[in-house]
Amino acid sequence: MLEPETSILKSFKGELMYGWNGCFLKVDLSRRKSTVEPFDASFATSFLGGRGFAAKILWDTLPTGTDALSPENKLIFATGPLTGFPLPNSGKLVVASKSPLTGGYGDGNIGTFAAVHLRKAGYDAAVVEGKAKKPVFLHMRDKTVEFVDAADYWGLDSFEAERRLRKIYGRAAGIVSIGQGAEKLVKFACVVSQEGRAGGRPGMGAVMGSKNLKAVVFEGSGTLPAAKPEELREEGLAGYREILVKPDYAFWKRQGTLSTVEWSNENSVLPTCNYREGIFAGAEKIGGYAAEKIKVSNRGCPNCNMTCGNVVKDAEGKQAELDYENVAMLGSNIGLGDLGQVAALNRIADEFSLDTISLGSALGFAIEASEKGLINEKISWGNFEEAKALATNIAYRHGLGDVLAEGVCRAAAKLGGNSADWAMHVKGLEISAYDCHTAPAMALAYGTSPIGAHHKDAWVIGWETENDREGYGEEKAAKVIELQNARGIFECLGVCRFPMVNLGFEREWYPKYLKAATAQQFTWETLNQISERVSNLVRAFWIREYNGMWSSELDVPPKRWFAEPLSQGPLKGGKLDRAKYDSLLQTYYAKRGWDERGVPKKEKLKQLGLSEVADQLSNKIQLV
Ligand code: PTT
Ligand code: SF4
Repeated sequence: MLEPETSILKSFKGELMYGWNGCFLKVDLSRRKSTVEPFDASFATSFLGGRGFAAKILWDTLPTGTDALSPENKLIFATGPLTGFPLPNSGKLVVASKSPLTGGYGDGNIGTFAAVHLRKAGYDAAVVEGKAKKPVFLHMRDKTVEFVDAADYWGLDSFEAERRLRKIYGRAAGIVSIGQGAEKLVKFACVVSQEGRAGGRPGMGAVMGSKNLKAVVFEGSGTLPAAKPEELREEGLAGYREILVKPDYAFWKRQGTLSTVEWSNENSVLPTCNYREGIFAGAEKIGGYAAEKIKVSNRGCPNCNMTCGNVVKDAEGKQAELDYENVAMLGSNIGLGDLGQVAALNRIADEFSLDTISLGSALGFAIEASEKGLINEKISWGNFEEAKALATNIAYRHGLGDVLAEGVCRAAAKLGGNSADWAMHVKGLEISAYDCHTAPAMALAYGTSPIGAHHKDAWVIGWETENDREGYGEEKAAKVIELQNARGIFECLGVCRFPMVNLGFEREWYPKYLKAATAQQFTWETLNQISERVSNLVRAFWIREYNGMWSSELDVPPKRWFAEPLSQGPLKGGKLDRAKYDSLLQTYYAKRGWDERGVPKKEKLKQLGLSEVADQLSNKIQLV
């Protein structure tokens, strides 16, 4: 046992621990009560934090079959053992819940001062349940929780709500809020912070809206419990210095994620016109260099020295923050080649708290439906005013907007025709901004992502473009698993993955940070195992919630990529092969220790320390 160098000794359930605060804040909005719930050391070391904590809480405490928009659902704000410490990019917060969009596990990762304040207030997570009778916001200040009437805030967009709250609580407070889209329960509404950070793609904002919770203000003034605070500070500083000398640092600060627009276009994976194509004639006009011309400043998350939010002046003269996914989905995917207009749509999405990826997909879907005569509304590719009007109708659930507010999967079921073939989603979550006509591994990553079609767990496309691009070899399944496990670690640690994945910040830093923070010796391999445990638990949650309806078909991307080849670009004619995809999926399952339905085998769950999960799951589905 290490000798603590601090007087802050954290003891939870009788065990001496550092790094974690050792408790959750539980808030019941129906009864206007809050309680503190301690957890033990084995919980902390088995699930680490962030997604790990959220998945375990949902598994243990959410009754099976809970309606995601009912008071019984839980909205979880979870940090990790590194969140808030003075080390690179440690200002991240996982926002999780059962998803109203997919019916499965949902989460998102948002960079916000709320993460730091939650930890400094003495908690590792806040779990909100119930439903307020009237709109409220929560004000959490250290150990006190206030339920404040939010009648005057309901109906405001997320930027305006936060501005008004800042007038009361000051610039330093951590604030997350929702806009009108989340109030109206748009199923892909997310949670917004600091006028440009957003998270919780699978409808975490809608869950917040369903609870009549307009915002949460976090204020914490404590000191985080590090085992070796001095060592942590020094290693943290060394990490910041290391980031500054990385070869790609300067270019990253200029363009952040936006250089991916040109890269995707060059590699025929830039989603264009509802993923019909992978190249866009106007790519240059919405790419990184175009952004540099209208850029005003960089913005970003707390504790970050490589801030990547590109703040630009948009077509309506306001400031907007751009990232790759936003630009591709609200640009090329709807045929729009004017970056100022794309930025305005991005800002509007943030104000309404609508996820930009799902919004771009819903708009693309609607334009195609209009073109094919499935709907009466006339909406065309590349028309900013029409896109803006429809985005507004989605946020307020007016007319066609009401249909699209349910997400493209349900919208297709309503519109009929063959629209399900080009409703671009997996398990109900709209696909992120990489076209997969010619990228089988990336298609597999979407198919098997823990939250539905999101790129964040396995950005395998970079590797795939350089390795047997259109092949289906078993190394592709192995690579997807390797990335899913590695990236899953960041969802638990409470830090941003960009230093590692974009600048090559070495992964060895993280066990060092954990040692100084927690006094525990984690290796990258043990972290991988935790991540695997968490992804199996998440999988079990999906299967439990799908209650008898689970099938490997749920891990298959939409028909468009199999049936309609690319008609343009160097990879013209390219499309996925369904039989080969199925075989790759089975290889993936086998490597994961899952059966042919994609259900974890009993032995696998036991090996990961999830025997109880295996027992409970076997009441729902026969385990092999
Ligand atoms: C993330 C997804 C992404 S991923 C983007 S852009 W990207 C979109 N951003 C949106 C937005 O903005 N506004 C909006 N209304 N909707 C949006 N939807 C889309 O949401 C984000 C960065 C980015 S920018 C990425 S990749 C990295 N993601 C990380 C992650 O997932 N985990 C982690 N440990 N570190 C990460 N670092 C990077 O963070 P979701 P942010 Mg995001 C405006 O929310 O649900 O996870 O989906 O949080 O603070 O904005 O940082 O090219
Ligand atoms: Fe946030 Fe970007 Fe910094 Fe990551 S690199 S912490 S997303 S500002």
